[in-house]
Amino acid sequence: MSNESLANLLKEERRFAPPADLAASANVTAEAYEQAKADRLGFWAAQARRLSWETEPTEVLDWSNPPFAKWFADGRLNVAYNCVDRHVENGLGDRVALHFEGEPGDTRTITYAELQREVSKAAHALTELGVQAGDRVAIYLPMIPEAVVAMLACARIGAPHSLVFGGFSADALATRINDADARVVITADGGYRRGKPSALKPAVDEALTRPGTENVRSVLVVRRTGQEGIGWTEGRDVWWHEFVERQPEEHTPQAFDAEHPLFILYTSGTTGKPKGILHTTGGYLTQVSYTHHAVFDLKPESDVFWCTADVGWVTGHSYIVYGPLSNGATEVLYEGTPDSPHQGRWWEIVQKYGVTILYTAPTAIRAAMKWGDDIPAKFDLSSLRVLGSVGEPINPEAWVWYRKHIGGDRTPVVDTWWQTETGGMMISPLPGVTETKPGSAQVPLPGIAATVVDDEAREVPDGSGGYLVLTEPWPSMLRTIWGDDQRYLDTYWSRFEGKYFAGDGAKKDDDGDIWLLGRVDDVMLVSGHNISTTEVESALVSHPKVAEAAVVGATDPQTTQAICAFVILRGGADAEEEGLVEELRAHVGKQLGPIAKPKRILPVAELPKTRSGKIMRRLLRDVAEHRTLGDVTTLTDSSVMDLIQNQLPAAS
Ligand code: 6R9
Repeated sequence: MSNESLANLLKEERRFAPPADLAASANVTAEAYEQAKADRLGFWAAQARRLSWETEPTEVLDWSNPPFAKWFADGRLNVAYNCVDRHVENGLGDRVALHFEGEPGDTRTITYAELQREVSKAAHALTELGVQAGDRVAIYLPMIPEAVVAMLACARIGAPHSLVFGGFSADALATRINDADARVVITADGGYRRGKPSALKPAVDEALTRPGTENVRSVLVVRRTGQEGIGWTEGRDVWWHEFVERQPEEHTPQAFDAEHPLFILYTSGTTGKPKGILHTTGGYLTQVSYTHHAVFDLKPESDVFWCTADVGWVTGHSYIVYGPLSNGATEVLYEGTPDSPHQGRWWEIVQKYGVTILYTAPTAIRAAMKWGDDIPAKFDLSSLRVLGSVGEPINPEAWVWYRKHIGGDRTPVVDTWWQTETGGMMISPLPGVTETKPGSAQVPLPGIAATVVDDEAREVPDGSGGYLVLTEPWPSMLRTIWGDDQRYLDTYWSRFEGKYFAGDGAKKDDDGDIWLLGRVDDVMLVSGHNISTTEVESALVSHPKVAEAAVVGATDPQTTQAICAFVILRGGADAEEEGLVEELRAHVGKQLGPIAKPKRILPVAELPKTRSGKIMRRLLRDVAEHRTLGDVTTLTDSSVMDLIQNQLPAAS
């Protein structure tokens, strides 16, 4: 962004009050903000006491060497004990922890008592493979219960895990194994994806031929698909069903220091090698546990929670594994894609298990909008009581659609802003407290300090835009980038002195509520105005014919950058329709003002997305500027780019 602050164009007047019954029995009320304001560290100390500590911490925050934080440093605890054993000890062993739904329709129900046995066996197995506290374990698995078991087994013996998305290539896997110097890899023969088995083990075999992966002693392989012809290296490879199954079912968890490393998770970043984000034990678990309890109003005895993310993404770590299980939740774990074998699969799962709280990403909501309102309408979704969104700014129109067509116009929608680096949710409404505004994450959670600043690090007044920053350390903050303290300082703490720079543009509205406006790298400069991609995309999505839009700034001789939009039309709309592009341009002009009218609009069938569902605008900018495409390795489906390029009119 240049010196010009981010324009504030979009006006959204719709408001939704919390449902009275939810507000009356909410886990967290407005008082939490007051308590945290009066004594922030005391507030977090109280949240830490929601966990079971072997040694209760007496210290809260040690910020004597900023930005290297220590939280609850003299406390000791075991994460797996907190997520599993203590619930069994509290008499909840028969409660279902996981309702697993495989993509081919196979199911497994795992109670907390069973989970305790599985995690114990896996912990023994890792120990037998020579894994000791502090050793790193790479996990490359599909969305099956063993992924959750493997993570908890690592946590139980103090071995930091590093999950790598099941869809990543051998190269990406090798880079991550090498950077973390992993000693063991846990994988599967394959997983199911869109009705077909898709192999994983060959990528591990290939990765382990690369330099820098020599320290991997063992590969533990889950049999999921039973596919033939997967390679086998005697002495290195062991089957989970043989090796783990024969281990004892009881295991005594050992407590670790609150600052003991829990996991490393790689985020791609736009340039350079992936960053290994390091999270530790006590602060991380405190914040993910509290935010899961507060933001979803989880009532563990009656709710059925479903987070649709992959465990290989931070959302899966914090809100499939550590947050929900630390709270004793019953949850759904689904292996596959939303449209396999049909476009109502998710809604069928909600109906089948009586899901009460659903947490998903805007990309999935926009896909459901595109497929049509009649699909969710075929299922009974009346069990739902809270809906969450994460991953990208949610366009107000998608938010309203989600509430209406999935939430029956009754459920609060909580738009939760956070990052791999923040570990847990940071900015979000509370469902029993906040009057919500479609498209806005609104307010920092109790105990969290966030604001919007200009280029000179000055807080912007209400009604203006700039950069999102976090102004106080928080319990689940990243501790560093694995092996690279300097990069940690440079990336997050050098742009604004003493403040964490999130890399997102944001604005404060007239009430002081925060609206996220996309990554600052994506902000467009048009005739001297900084315009956010998010606002133009939201204006396009508010047109009844548009389901999804991606907007980029392409170099332009007259205006510095020109707005170029790629749109996916809703079911029924015709891309060839005479005057469609003009109609959409005029609509944006009316919503946001003439400056924001896209110069070009191209209807497309698909948009390039990362595996966590974020639009990759960088690639669209390459297309719009007729360049060769940059790195496409993190794309879900690289054929999407061929499709878009084929649809382009010849270079203009
Ligand atoms: C949890 C997760 C982080 C980036 C973040 C921002 C975007 C996430 C958002 C959101 C607007 C939200 N983001 N949630 N933008 N509103 N509710 O997504 O982590 O994969 O590290 O991505 O995602 O740009 O900076 P991660």
